[in-house]
Amino acid sequence: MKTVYTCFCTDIIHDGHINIIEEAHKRGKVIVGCLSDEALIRYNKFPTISQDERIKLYRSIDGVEEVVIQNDMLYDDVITLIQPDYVVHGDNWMEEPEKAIRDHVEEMLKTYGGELVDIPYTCNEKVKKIDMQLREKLAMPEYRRKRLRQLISMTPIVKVMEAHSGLTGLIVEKTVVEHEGKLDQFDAMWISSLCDSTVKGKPDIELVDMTSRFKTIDDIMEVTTKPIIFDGDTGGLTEHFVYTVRSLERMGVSAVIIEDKKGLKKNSLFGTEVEQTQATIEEFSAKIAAGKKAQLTDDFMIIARIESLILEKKMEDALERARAFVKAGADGIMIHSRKKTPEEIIDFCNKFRDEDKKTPIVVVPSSFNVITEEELAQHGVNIVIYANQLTRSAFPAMQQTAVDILRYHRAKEVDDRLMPIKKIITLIDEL
Ligand code: SPV
Ligand code: MG
Repeated sequence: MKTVYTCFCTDIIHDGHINIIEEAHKRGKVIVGCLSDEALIRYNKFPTISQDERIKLYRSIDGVEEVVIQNDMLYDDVITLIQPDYVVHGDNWMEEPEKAIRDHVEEMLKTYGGELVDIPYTCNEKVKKIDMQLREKLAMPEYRRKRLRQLISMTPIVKVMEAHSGLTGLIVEKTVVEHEGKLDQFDAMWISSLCDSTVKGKPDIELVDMTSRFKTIDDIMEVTTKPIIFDGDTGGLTEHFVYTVRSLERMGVSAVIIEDKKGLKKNSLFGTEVEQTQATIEEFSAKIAAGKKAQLTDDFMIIARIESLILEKKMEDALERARAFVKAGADGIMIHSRKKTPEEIIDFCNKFRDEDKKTPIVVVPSSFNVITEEELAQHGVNIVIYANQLTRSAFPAMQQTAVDILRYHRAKEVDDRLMPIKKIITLIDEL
């Protein structure tokens, strides 16, 4: 009896999956791989049911003999273990970025005479509807909100990219890259005060009001499913912050990060070049505690951002604040720095982790950008935020286009570097 292997990464079984199992069954004994949670996340398919539930679901399909866990997106572990005669898959993986995985599987099979079978992808109205329903489920506040905490426990480091509009939200939502045979994607979105202000042509001084900032969140939420971390600046008056917490929770935002500054806030990357006042430990702890008291769900996170290193205070000041803010109820600590090198951030993370093994640490490596995600994770960092890179890449590109059209009195010279309208439209989903 021949062995046929297929890997599933779905939470719902539809006609397409049944078709694959039937095709597989014609060739021999069917073993289904259940892609592990960690691999699913990197594959841009966040699970809505647990790994155990998926295993049970796949086992219940007629014609399935056995279900195994597949930990590696590249199939290496299972192919080595099972040495199937056939690997069966829908032919939708013949295009980038999944093509690299398909090619790799084909090569592995060749080494011992196994065969790859591409089954025409089932694309009927029912299948489309089920895919859409799954996406909608992930976009609902109760699913989206808890997803950040889930990611912290499921992945070595949560990768967050700035978004400030529906379009940038779509870029963060949909960008999947294949590199050295692995797929990767961003886990969550950061609603930066700097970028949300800049895109409106306003300074980053808490001038853009909450109603407008919530509108940005809403625009992004309408077209995405990934969790959102909101840059709450100083949190404003404590009496106002408690309302902000409730609103963000209700919308399905996963976390707010507030910084321990008071008075007129300026962007941290100005450091001591501008006047900035740090709140006292007591003042800021009281704000965190009030926010935690107002919060209604267990999922939402209030993360305390410490500005001591930005304001060139001592490491001990940053650590003392971290301890106090955790005691006041903070669900995480963001430590910021504007140094070009990561030493002081690493020093903080090592010292904090020595005393506190579990409170999530968040960093924003805008200036100390040489450090990799892997290195940050080794020092106990749980969340890395790329806070402004989309805005900073779009701005010079737009400015150059404006300059060149003025210079040449026509648009021909800039056309080669513009995205064709048709390609922009492919990013935007239509019902
Ligand atoms: C933001 O993105 O608005 C931030 C991070 O607060 S930083 O600009 O680095 O201060
Ligand atoms: Mg900010």
